[in-house]
Amino acid sequence: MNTTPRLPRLIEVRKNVLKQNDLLARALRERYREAGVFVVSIVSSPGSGKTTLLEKTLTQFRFECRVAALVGDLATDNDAARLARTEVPVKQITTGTVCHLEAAMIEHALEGWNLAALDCLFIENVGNLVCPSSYDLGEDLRLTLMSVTEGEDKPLKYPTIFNTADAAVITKIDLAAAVEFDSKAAYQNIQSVRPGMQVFELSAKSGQGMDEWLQFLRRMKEE
Ligand SMILES: Nc1nc2c(ncn2[C@@H]2O[C@H](COP(=O)(O)OP(=O)(O)OP(=O)(O)O)[C@@H](O)[C@H]2O)c(=O)[nH]1
Ligand SMILES: [Mg+2]
Repeated sequence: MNTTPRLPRLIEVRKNVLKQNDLLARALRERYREAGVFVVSIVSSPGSGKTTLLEKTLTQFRFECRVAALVGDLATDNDAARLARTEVPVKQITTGTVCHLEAAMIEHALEGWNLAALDCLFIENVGNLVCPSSYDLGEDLRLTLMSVTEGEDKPLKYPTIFNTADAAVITKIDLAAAVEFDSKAAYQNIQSVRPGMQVFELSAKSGQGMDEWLQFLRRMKEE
């Protein structure tokens, strides 16, 4: 017997979840604006270097402004412990089985924090090139990272995550020669998915490209 297909109902539920997230993200954006806090989120596949880049960024930024960080992972508070070494306020969000951060998780994590006492908030998303793209967190600036060790084709395979970002960062550039990374092809792939997108190449380990990156953040924060 041909029963009513269930798939449309599931899609409906997902739409409602996303709509709910958008409403919360809008409220968060308004709170950030009222508090005068500049919010940056970072997304990439697992291990691309989000935490390492944040460690270096926070180490510098904490002398320039009042900065804090939220970091999402399915399990462990390893990344929060790493970021806490920079001596800025940090909170880990453990998502359990959820493969991305949602606006409600940010709202919850911010409980007890006085946003007006911050100038800049960094959010590290769960390592994933798919799910985070659908969830607005109310951030001012969203960055997608890809490391040279992942291959040049990631923008073509995961276009949505690049399309929903404001800028792309190619990380671990110190390893480019070892993995025969084709920088020109990577740029072309990013541009073909998101024409005109700003791209940074850097190594949080060697420091190469870090000045341009920090300058970009400062500029965006002032805009
Ligand atoms: N050579 C080199 N290694 C790097 C660089 N950045 C990060 N790594 C290394 O890459 C590995 C993963 O870095 P993380 O910063 O933990 O990556 P992540 O994106 O935060 O990982 P998840 O939070 O698990 O998704 C670690 O062993 C880092 O030391 C870099 O610029 N150069
Ligand atoms: Mg991390």
